[in-house]
Amino acid sequence: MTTPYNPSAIERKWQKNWEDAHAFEAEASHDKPKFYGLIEFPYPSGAGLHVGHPRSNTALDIICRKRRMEGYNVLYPIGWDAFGLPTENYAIKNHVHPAIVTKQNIDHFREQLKKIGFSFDYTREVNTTDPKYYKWTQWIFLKLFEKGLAYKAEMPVNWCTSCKCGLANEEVVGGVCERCGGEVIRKVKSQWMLKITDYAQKLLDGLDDVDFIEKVKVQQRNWIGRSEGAEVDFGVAGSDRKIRVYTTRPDTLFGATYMVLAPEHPLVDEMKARIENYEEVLAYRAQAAKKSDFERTELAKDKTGVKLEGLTAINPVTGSEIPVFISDYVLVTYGTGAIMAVPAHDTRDWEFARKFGLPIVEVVAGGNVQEEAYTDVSDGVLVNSGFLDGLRVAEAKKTIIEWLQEKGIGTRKVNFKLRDWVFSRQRYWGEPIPLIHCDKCGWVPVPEKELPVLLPEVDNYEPTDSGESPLSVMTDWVNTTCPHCGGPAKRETDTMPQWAGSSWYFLRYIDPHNDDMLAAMEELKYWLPVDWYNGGMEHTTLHLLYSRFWHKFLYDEGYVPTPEPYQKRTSHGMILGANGEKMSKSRGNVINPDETIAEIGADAFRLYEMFMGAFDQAIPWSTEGARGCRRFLDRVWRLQDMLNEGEGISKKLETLVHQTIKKVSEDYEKMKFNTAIAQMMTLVNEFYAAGQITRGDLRMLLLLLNPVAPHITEEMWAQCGFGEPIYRQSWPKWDENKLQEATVEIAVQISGKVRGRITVPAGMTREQAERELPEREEVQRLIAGKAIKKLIYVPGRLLNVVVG
Ligand code: ANZ
Ligand code: ZN
Repeated sequence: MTTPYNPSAIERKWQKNWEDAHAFEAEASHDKPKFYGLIEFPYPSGAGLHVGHPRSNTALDIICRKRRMEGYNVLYPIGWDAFGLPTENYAIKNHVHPAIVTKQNIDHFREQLKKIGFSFDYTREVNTTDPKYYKWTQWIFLKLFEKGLAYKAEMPVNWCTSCKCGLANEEVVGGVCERCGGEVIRKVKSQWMLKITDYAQKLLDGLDDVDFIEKVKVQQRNWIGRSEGAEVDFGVAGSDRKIRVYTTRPDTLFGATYMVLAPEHPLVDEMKARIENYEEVLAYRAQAAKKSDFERTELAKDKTGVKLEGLTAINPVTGSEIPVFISDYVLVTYGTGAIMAVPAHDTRDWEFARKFGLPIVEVVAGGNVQEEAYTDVSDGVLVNSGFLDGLRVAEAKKTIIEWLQEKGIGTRKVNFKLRDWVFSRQRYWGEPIPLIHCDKCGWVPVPEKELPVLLPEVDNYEPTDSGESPLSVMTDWVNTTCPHCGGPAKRETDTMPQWAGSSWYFLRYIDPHNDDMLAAMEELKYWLPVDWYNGGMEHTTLHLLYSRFWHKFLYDEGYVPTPEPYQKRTSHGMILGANGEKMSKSRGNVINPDETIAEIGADAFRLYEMFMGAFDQAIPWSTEGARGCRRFLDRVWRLQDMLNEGEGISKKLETLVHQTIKKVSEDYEKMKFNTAIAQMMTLVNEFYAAGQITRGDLRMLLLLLNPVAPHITEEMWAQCGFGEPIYRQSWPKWDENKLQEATVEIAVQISGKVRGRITVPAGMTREQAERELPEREEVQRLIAGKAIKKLIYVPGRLLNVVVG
């Protein structure tokens, strides 16, 4: 009898062994084909690893371990996305420097990850808060600045009242701060912006060439939000002023019965003298300023607005005078900030028109526009529309755009929902923006040789109430000289958002210790693109889009060799608490991985994370399920007691073994880890049913199971004396010819008379036949409900059922 399975001793032993042997470090040579597997690098929070991290990490660990066995040079790196608010807030509260907190958290995370046995290359760790790293984050920013893709603007920003910090649109979820859940209001601030909008079309087109799961592509496309339409000028009655609108439905121009401007639209101030109810207009504008875009567009079921008294516009096709309103459902930041309202065919306009008693004129036939807006564009035919009458919507669009262009009052126009990226944060714990402001020279970049601009030591990290960065009160640091003219100048005190460091970390892994450039081209050419990137759906419109943008920019500038950073992107489902709710401290349903590992071992923990359910689905944690995985490994361990001397695969198990090689190999690639594991469980059951197995049978199981449960399999491998460790073995291949069991046709007799024939496996034993054959439908039919008195099975020949 072997000794009982003792995971903690085995796991410690193999983790040390791997480390000493540098088992998982990427090879410097470029001779082999490469595989670059990537997981989102963790934010080293004080809470330590949660059970969600290992789900993504184990999945790609399985793929990377398999790739090494397939002969690839594998890069599977890890690092730390360590700037950001939670650490800073903790540092403020506990009066420690965020750098110290960060280091402690990273050390804790690393130790936790090592205990789970991930095959990361720890020699390539990156840390976004390391000056050697953020030097290059600052360098990329300066390149963007040089190209005019970073600019400063007075922007109404999303302001989190609790973080006291501006947020990107992407960071406002459901109207509240994505991080802290705090109230988000709008505030006008001078901010550094990145012109991601210049890359909107490229970011969209690039999606055609990559292998991202469909829902990720859909979300990116929606976020970029390309729309095609026209800009049209409406005249203001009694003035030369025009109001330009953006519309996706120029075909409905004859149905435009009023106009709506965003409350912030400049025309309101220009026409101040003519607006009779200016006070009322200002009051409404002040109200709207307090709301986020989300509240204005998504939440506002009830339309509000104010008519600009004394002002009318002229519909350019009908020539009729129409009223002009301001309303917060029109955003100043989209299109031209003004719309032509077509209540008959736009739901928002319809609701507004109903509320304000405005005319609803049908111009596309097919619905009942007094009941609701008719928004169908595929079948409708134009009516009440002069020269457009009788045309279908698509033709009408073409015709009217040509007409507008001829008359010089409109043009075709493509718009994107994507907004420029608000890139400044008024916090301490981030990369300083490497710019200096000189009254004479304007914004001047810090010279490249002076990078990195280090974060200065401050006594107080608290955000200031004025909304300025804590760096702004450090006069010694702020006051400097202009690199251009040598005169007195001031440093930018805003820092970069957390998304900066994570926008290019996958590049740094490729050449992490390079002091001369962000990574050498030769290395980038070999390793890029990332072959497989797995991460959370929550990063689809943030990190994934931002990093693709930076990468495309670096590609255009010649610093990276591929137009896209990631060839393949997959996403894992969240692990929920046992009660099916999101895991959170406040709900008290958080599972601590350390405790689970102490109880069942890292291999069982990994196995459970992969077995608990379909990889892309959200699954509640089950402690019983986790223990079940441990029991499976106990059974695997005890297979050592069932070994006979045979080195080949048992004849009897041959088909199942080959089926298992195929299924496990293919399911791993499809991230169907749960069904791969179920297949191995079946195999182990059959091993037990067989009573004994060959060394060859066990050998095969260990190879297949190794990527999921690397420690136990290496240990058993070593104890069996199978030679070089598994991580240096080749991935097994299945034999197509051995996937099907050989079968024979046999006669079925009922009480001695031949009544039919059935097909059975050639090697079927008496016991198997007696157990399985009476259940067969064909046999049941022949028995016709009679009681079976006796079964006689002659292997390969016949089955005789004696009935009473
Ligand atoms: C007239 C019209 C008639 C419209 C109709 C739609 C349907 P997407 O697809 O999102 O680009 N719009 C334009 N600018 C806007 C702004 N700043 N705030 C709010 N709404 C705005 O949609 C563009 C459509 O949204 C435009 O086409 C405009 O309404 C509205 F039957 O113009 B439409
Ligand atoms: Zn100067």
